[in-house]
Formats: sequence, structure tokens, C-alpha cells
Amino acid sequence: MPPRHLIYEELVRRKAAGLKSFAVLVDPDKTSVDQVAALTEKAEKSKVDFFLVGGSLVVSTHLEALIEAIKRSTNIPVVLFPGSPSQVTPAADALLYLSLISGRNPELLIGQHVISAPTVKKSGLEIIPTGYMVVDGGVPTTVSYISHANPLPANKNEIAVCTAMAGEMLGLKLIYLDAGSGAMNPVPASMIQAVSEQIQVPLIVGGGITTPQKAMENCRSGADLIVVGNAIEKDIDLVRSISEAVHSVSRS
Ligand code: 1GP
Repeated sequence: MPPRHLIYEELVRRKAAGLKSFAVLVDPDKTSVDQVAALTEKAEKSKVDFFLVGGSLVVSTHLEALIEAIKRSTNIPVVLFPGSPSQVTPAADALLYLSLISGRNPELLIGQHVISAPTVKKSGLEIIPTGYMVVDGGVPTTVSYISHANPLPANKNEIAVCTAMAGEMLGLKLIYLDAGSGAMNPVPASMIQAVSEQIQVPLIVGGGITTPQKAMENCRSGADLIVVGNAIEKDIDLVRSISEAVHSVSRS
């Protein structure tokens, strides 16, 4: 496991080595502290690389307790994937410092970052500036409703490519293509390929991935880190099969 403050370096190293990574998204609204032990045991056995914790709308109040429970039971790094500054807690290892570059809502591009900057800096977390791109997943997702921002049309690869390129040139260290949690249609493979060919930074892909086959296809198309949440909440055995699929691309 990479030491705290080296998670980004680890992602870059893995990308350079042609290795793919797998992250399980834990939504605090759907996972109780009591469920953590079973999940972390499964994740350890399945060689999950990261936990992402957060969501566009977290209404429960046990986010910190949940992260502490994960940290107590595994060394797998915990990366915050916050929908709002209220989800920033030093209990995690790193923070995806998201700027919603596919939208035109100034609050999510920079506004909330300004307001929360002192808290974020004081947290001691590894801060990973991330260009967050929400792609139309065929159904209105929480992220598209909460963000007041139109998702990127799923058939407009050129907009996705230009957005990701601009994000990288602005200095963002990761690009995250997300069809939104529970998306009907995951991010198209052709979009993943087009974007990955034009950027050097690691590419995260998530939203609506429900099968090992899809995870594998996405990795072959150029995704470096696959994120799965919903499907695992419904069937915990997918942790193992999706992890194997992702890591098999690394070996081939
Ligand atoms: C959502 O990319 C994540 O932000 C994961 O989506 O819950 O649909 O797997 P799912």
C-alpha cells in the first residue's frame, strides 16, 4: 500500500507500468459501519487497490465513523470523493479535489473550493486535483441534479477530448469520466479511448459499470482506474470478479 501522500505517485507509477487499478466506491448513505468488516475482508482478498468514499448527496452523518472503521480493518487507502466540502475529513488518506470541468456551474468549478480552502489545507490529506467530467448516462443521476450542470453528451467524443485536454493543461492531475452513480449507460468505450489518447495523466472511469466484462473493456480502451459502487452494493461477489478482470488487463 502506498504511504499517505504518495497515492497519486502510485497511480502514475502504475499507469507507466501499464497496470490497471480498481476502486470500490463506498456510499455512506448505503453502507453502515457494521457492514464495513465484510466489505474490507472481501476487498483485501480480491486485491482492491483503493476505496473511494463519498457521494453527490450524503445525508447520513457517519461518514467519518465509516472511514475510521475502514482504516481500522484494512491498509487499502481511502480516498475521499466528496460531493461537497462538508465531506472533507482528515480520517481519509487523500482527497479527489474535484473541479466539475464538464459543467458551467462556477460554484463547482471554483466557488466551493475557495470557501473550503483553509479547511482542506488544514486536513493534512493528500490533495489530488481532479478534472471531473459527468457524461450523460441515460438517466438523470444525483450528480446531474445536484450539480445544476448539463452532463456531457455521450455521443460527443470531441467535446470530452477537448475538455480533458483543457483540464490537463490547466494542471489537473487526474481526469475522471463519470456517467453518474447508477447510470443506465456507462461511459462509452469510444469516448474513453479518445480521451485517453490525448492526455498523459491517469484516467478514472466510473458510473453504471456492472460487469467484469465492461470493466475489462474500459481498461482496454484506456481507463487506468475503474470505480464501481452500485453494482457491488447489490452483489458483493462482484468485488472479486471485477477486480480480477481489471487486473487481468494489467497482465496481458
Ligand atoms: C459514481 O463512478 C461512480 O460516481 C460509481 O458509479 O455506483 O454506478 O458504480 P456506480
